[in-house]
Amino acid sequence: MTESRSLPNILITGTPGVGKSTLCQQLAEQTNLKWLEVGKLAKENNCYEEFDEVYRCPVLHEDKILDLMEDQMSEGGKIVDYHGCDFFPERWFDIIFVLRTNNTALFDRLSKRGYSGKKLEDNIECEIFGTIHEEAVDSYKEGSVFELSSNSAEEMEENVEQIVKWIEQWKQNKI
Ligand code: DAT
Repeated sequence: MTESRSLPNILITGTPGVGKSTLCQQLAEQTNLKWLEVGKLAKENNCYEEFDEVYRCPVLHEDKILDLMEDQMSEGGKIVDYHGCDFFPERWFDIIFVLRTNNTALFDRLSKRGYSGKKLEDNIECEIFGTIHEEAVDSYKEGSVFELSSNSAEEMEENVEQIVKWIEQWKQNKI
């Protein structure tokens, strides 16, 4: 599958608030990869099954969103971001980055976003337990999942740099 792609596909995952969108936006600006925002795509195409009353958010219709993304993913050159990763086909991605943030910083970011009560607590807990990292390790090939620390603007910059370098290296290896 990878052989047919001239550009890699990258998954950026992690708990809400760790900086996925910020990182993807910068990557899209600095590379010729295209950012596919799963949340936005789902909203635009009504890929929802129901509304979760506890978390006050709609529940993703996974099959519908996967069908919608398939052709674009097969082309390669996509950066996908989502706060979950076990429902994407493993073959879609060449590398998976899990962003990690300490609980104080994450608490501040999510509170600013308006999260409170159970939604806030559960997301902080998810990050403390490394739930998304575990999900990624369980869902993708050994050696393809990497954790990146995303506590500060400096770390964000370093992460962008590191991924840009990885993309360049991937292209070199392809030649
Ligand atoms: P996500 O897409 O993972 O939900 P985001 O990119 O929307 O996260 O970022 C949430 C907020 O936190 C936003 O106001 C930007 C800020 N932020 C993200 N990453 C950061 C970092 N590494 N250092 C400082 N602030 C960051």
